[in-house]
Amino acid sequence: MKQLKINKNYLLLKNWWETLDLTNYEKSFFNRQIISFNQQLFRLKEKKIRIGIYGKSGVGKSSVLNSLLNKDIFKTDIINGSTREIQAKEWTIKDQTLKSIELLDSPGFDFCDIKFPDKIYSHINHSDLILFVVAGDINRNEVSEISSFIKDGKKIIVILNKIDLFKKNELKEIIDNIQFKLPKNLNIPIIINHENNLKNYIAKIINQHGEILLTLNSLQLADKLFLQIKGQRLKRRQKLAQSTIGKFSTIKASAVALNPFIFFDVAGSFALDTALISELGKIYGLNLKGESTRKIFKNISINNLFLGFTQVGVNTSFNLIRKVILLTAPFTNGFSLLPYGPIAIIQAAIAVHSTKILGKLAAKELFIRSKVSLIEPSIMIKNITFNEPEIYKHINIYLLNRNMNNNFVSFLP
Ligand SMILES: Nc1nc2c(ncn2[C@@H]2O[C@H](COP(=O)(O)OP(=O)(O)OP(=O)(O)O)[C@@H](O)[C@H]2O)c(=O)[nH]1
Ligand SMILES: [Mg+2]
Repeated sequence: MKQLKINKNYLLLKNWWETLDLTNYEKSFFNRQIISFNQQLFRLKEKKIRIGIYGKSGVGKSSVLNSLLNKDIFKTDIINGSTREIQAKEWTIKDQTLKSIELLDSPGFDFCDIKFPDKIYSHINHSDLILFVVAGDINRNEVSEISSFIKDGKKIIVILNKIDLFKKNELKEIIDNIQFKLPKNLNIPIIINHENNLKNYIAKIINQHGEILLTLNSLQLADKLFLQIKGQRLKRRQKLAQSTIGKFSTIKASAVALNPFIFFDVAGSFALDTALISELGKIYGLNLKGESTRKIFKNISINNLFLGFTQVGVNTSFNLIRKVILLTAPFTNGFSLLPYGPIAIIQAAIAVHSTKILGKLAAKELFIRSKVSLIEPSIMIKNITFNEPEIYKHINIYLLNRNMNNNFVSFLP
């Protein structure tokens, strides 16, 4: 049964990845993220869990890992900075349910000579479970790193090391203080590194929740990659839409400029507006036929367009007039519109302004319609059933932050 579940999630994700249909440009632009996602996908398939260790310099990260491994694998030193880069070692536990467990050692995040701190954070942030080592009460930097992991939806365990340096009552005081500084209601476990109790605790977590942690992390990586790709696609569309709207405003303004004494040719204006919507539709990946273009046109409230007119009326600033004169120059052989008098200029200004408003409103409509075409990994995350409330809480924080930080409306023209 369990076997089936992880296979199902793997196939779901693999399938999702194949439907993304990346362009060559996207493939090279997101190369690094794609590689790391593919590696995670492979680990999910193979049931290989990854545990990353993190913390200040010299708190005993490498020593903690050595005590889990029962062997001095990672280098330790009384002097800070004995670990300079990420290192990995396989670990086996009793009654292991997953195929393999990989432990990742990392340099201290506050070490003065650390070369790429962001890269190290991101590497550890890609693990399925994070062990955050402290050696006493925690400071602001440690709290901030822990909060960062939590915002990213990571499952984190705080390990209190070097307990031999404290008396029993001091130890209790320290634990209470750490607890006080950690986010409330998440019940982040604080485990003391004493004899076998850390090893037993982690082994239990892995055997009980290893698969869900592995699946969840894969989905989160997929989701983050998805958001980056989506953001980039929308930015590209935004640029294209902006230049298309600009092009149409110019055409309209020049039509007005060439016939300054005939007020808007209504039919011609409508033809241009629908052509603009249809062009924008193509940019947003929608192949609109005549009827649906008209529907969108109708959907865009006429009131909104009039709002545009009044704004021009109230606000026909010198700047706008100057812009129109510049815009229309190529179509009037460089002759200024000025001799035609203020009416032509204002008409052209209205043409530019209303086309821009129409374009923006149409883009918003098209954006909303185009959204449904992609499956979002966050939906898959929501659909996973959790039997551990702690993990469920982490996920909720992740989803909340994700939605706050990804307001794609800002990518509209
Ligand atoms: N007293 C005491 N010393 C410890 C304990 N664990 C580790 N140490 C010592 O603390 C020092 C630093 O340990 P490391 O394991 O190298 O620490 P680290 O966090 O990996 O350090 P960096 O890799 O430099 O960031 C070493 O001298 C260890 O022997 C402990 O539980 N008690
Ligand atoms: Mg170390």
